[in-house]
Amino acid sequence: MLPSARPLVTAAAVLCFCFGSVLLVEGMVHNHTWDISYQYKSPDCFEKLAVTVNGEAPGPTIHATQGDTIVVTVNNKLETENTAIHWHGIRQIDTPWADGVGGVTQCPILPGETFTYTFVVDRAGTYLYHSHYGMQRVAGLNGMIVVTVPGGGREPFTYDEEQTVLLEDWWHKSVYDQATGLSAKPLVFVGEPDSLLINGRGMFNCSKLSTATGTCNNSHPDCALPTLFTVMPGRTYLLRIGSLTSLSSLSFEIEGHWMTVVEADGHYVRPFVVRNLFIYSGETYSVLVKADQDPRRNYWATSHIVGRNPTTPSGKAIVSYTGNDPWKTPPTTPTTGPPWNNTAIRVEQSRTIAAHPGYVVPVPARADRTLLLLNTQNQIEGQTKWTINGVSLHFPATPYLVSMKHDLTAAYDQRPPLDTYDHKGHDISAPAPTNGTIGSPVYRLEFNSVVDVVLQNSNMLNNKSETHPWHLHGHDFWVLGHGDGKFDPASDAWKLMNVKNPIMKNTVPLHPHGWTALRFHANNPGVWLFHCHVEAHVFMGMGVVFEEGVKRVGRLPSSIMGCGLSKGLH
Ligand SMILES: *[C@@H]1O[C@H](CO)[C@@H](O)[C@H](O)[C@H]1NC(C)=O
Ligand SMILES: *[C@@H]1O[C@H](CO)[C@@H](O)[C@H](O)[C@H]1NC(C)=O
Ligand SMILES: *[C@@H]1O[C@H](CO)[C@@H](O)[C@H](O)[C@H]1NC(C)=O
Ligand SMILES: *[C@@H]1O[C@H](CO)[C@@H](O)[C@H](O)[C@H]1NC(C)=O
Ligand SMILES: *[C@@H]1O[C@H](CO)[C@@H](O)[C@H](O)[C@H]1NC(C)=O
Ligand SMILES: *[C@@H]1O[C@H](CO)[C@@H](O)[C@H](O)[C@H]1NC(C)=O
Ligand SMILES: [Cu+2]
Repeated sequence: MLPSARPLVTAAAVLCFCFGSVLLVEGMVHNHTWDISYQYKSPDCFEKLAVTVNGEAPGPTIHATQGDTIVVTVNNKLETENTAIHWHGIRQIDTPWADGVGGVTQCPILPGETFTYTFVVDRAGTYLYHSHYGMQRVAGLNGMIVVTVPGGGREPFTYDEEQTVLLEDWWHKSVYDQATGLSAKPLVFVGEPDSLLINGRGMFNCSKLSTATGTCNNSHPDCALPTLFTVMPGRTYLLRIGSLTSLSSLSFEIEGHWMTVVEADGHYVRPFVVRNLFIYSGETYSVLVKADQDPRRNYWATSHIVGRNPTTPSGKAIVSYTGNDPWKTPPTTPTTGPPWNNTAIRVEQSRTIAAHPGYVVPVPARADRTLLLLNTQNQIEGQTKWTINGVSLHFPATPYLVSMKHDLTAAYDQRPPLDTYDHKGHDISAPAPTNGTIGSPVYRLEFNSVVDVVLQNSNMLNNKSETHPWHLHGHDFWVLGHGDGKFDPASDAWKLMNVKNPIMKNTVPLHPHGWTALRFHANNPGVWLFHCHVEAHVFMGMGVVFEEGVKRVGRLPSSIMGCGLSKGLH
């Protein structure tokens, strides 16, 4: 494994002549150079190819202070595969071309090419980054971004030390195998993950494989020892927890220790105490944990699958009090976590999350437009697809940001998608009728308007309902509420919405058989993807595209162009 290159940090004010406009950059500039390449890795002892950052999967944690500028020069050394990297939770104000979504905000980075992302981290908090090209994230290009409060600033809580905890699920099947199955007629689903990883480590039991299946070695240095968190008795730790699972909803817990939730997706939470934290792909939470248990032994930190009947063993790490043999296996059997099918306790936790007093961002009293988005699975021309109000999203060859800014109307569907569906006529407890279309339409939002989105879950073609963590690029939204069953816009469900102290987030779960309502301010010029963060689902079309104020976006860098109809503009 290559050591991660230390970023070069440039201090103080820098004048940046960015694409014609002059920006005064006030914070530090963190200069990273990342080689993206395939390497053989054994994160759970089974050897397979992983997409790495400077030889590592997951990639290094980016550290910065609020107001700093991050510069990441990406060298695509994948040889036979494109890439693009998304900075998850960073709103990219004034830099919509740096959002890193292949097909939406840029042409993918070709093998051998270099692309530089430059953006400001404008709010303290815990964020993520990951590949946003096809299903490439499944192959391991994942990592965290930690933004600390600027000098003199205070957080509404105290702690002695902090640690990052990145949760993933992991398959032995390659990303190509998975994508091919999802496109097949009939569908071959990706199946349950082989392992759950904590900070890039898991432990698959190699004896379960026949030797012909591949190389698996439970003594491999990548996996032989679990991730270790060392704590000192009496100290309080801030754990910055992020989930970049491809499929799984998780429950995370530390045996015998309470966790106080204090931050979610970069916003301070009215503190609440849990024994286990439910976390969905694309979410981050910071929790305070006090090392207040018997210091003479070690404890398990575990992740468990919820929401799907798990066949995957729990992810396990060790929490060791200083002075103990750090690798000594805890004397207890790791817990199995809460029942996977108890949706009610997960909805309950979602409803508990509110903004910290003193940090409530006031919600606009009403929305200018309401989108009622039905999530269904449909059979389209023999393929199983996810559709939103009947349309399965397919990214066009020309990135939306370029085609919309430059009026390349042939590049995407001009027909506007539906703001609502037939909510009276649709039975959400039955598989959807088999119509629906594949397309690339755009919701054009009036600049500066307030938009409500109600996500409506329904049964899949197998007549079950699943959890979908929805992630909005370019914004945080207020989470107004979660409800059970079918949302009726004419009902008094609106009265039950939290408009007093809702949390702002960038990712929120849509629970089985239910609905989730959120509100956002369309005030960030650009084109933004809004999608389910389950990698297989977005690959099958589970997303929509929002445009707002695209004509206000400054001159686009030519580095995002060169594909599809943007060839001539390059
Ligand atoms: C950042 O790194 C790139 C690539 O190594 C280099 O060309 C550039 O000069 C560096 N910029 C600063 C401000 O250090
Ligand atoms: C690994 O799997 C083998 C075969 O199924 C089983 O006998 C063994 O107990 C397992 N080992 C562990 C540590 O679970
Ligand atoms: C398994 O890995 C260990 C540690 O790297 C090595 O010593 C051993 O030879 C490997 N076993 C096999 C069968 O390759
Ligand atoms: C979860 O599944 C178990 C076993 O099938 C069942 O007994 C239980 O009632 C289910 N719980 C819920 C909340 O559906
Ligand atoms: C699907 O079919 C139903 C019933 O024929 C029709 O009402 C609905 O508009 C169709 N939806 C789409 C997206 O074509
Ligand atoms: C589908 O599941 C629902 C419960 O969610 C049940 O009421 C209904 O009978 C099922 N329909 C079919 C066709 O199996
Ligand atoms: Cu989904």
